[in-house]
Amino acid sequence: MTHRAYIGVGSNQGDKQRNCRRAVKEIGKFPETRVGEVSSWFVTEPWGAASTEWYVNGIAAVDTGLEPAILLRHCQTVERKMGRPAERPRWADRVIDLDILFYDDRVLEGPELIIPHPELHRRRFVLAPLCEIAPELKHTLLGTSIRELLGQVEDDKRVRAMAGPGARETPLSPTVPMR
Ligand code: A4P
Ligand code: MG
Repeated sequence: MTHRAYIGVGSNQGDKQRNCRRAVKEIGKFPETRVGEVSSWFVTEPWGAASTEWYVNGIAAVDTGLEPAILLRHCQTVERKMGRPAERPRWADRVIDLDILFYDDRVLEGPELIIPHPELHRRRFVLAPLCEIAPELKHTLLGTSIRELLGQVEDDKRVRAMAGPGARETPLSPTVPMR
């Protein structure tokens, strides 16, 4: 049985875009897993007060036979392999960060894994790339599409696609008509 997951990819240390690309390549090597659409890479202003170092962020859609906890473990192995220490302060600068945003319409609230990712609907750096590859995807708990969430989000942090059709700074006010 194949499941559709969306994985948020982010880096704010070293060659950030290269780190993100490498992580997607590593995800493609997970057992029973195929990488589908990948968003543009976005340059994004740091969200939260922890750092002033800008990020590169993007999203990969994956089709996988792995259960969520196993998928997470594989993601964490990639984080470690790419040089992210196992112990570090929350929101510390990172070579790579992989977050499972959605997994089918599964809702999980365990100590290790919360799906949908609890902050995603508040983060322009997640919604902008996700809207490129899955605009009509409905947030499992909110029932609102990604396109609508992006139109409504109050996050004023700047995000800019690095290449492709979305390669412009997204205005701070909603650009997408609300339905
Ligand atoms: N965990 C729970 N649910 C999940 C999930 N859905 N996916 C647990 C992945 N992990 C999940 O995460 C800490 C623990 O969360 C893990 O052990 C896992 O069991 P982490 O990635 O190890 O630590 P973290 O990233 O420092 O903390 P956290 O809370 O995950 O932070 P976020 O949400 O990742 O935010 N600004 C910009 N522009 N771009 C960014 O990418 N990222 C952050 C970090 C802050 N500001 C940012 C960005
Ligand atoms: Mg994380």
